[in-house]
Amino acid sequence: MRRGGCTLRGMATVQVYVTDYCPYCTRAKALLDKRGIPYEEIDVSNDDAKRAWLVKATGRRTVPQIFIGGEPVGGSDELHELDRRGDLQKKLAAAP
Ligand SMILES: N[C@@H](CCC(=O)N[C@@H](CS)C(=O)NCC(=O)O)C(=O)O
Repeated sequence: MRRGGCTLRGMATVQVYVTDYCPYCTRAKALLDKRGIPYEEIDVSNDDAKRAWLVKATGRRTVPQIFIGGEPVGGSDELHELDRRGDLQKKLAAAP
């Protein structure tokens, strides 16, 4: 069960891992804002351990990395592609 885009455990449905000065991060967040999708932003600019975890969890070295319901869905391009296909809302609805 979700309230205001958050699960009852308090974890946001969408997490966006970002760094400073990251145009793709800005682009991804702009899309989420445009769609009115709440998200938790996690800045890994100065956190090597979290950055290493992110690479391991996603298999990718770029930011942003976006998780929906705890599942990595890729970066800004993938998020836009999900939206273009109409699958973004479906993923959100299906997210635990
Ligand atoms: N196709 C990726 C591109 C992401 C990207 O190039 N991000 C830059 C920062 S804006 C980055 O992580 N650069 C570091 C690198 O390529 O190692 C996306 O849409 O998220």
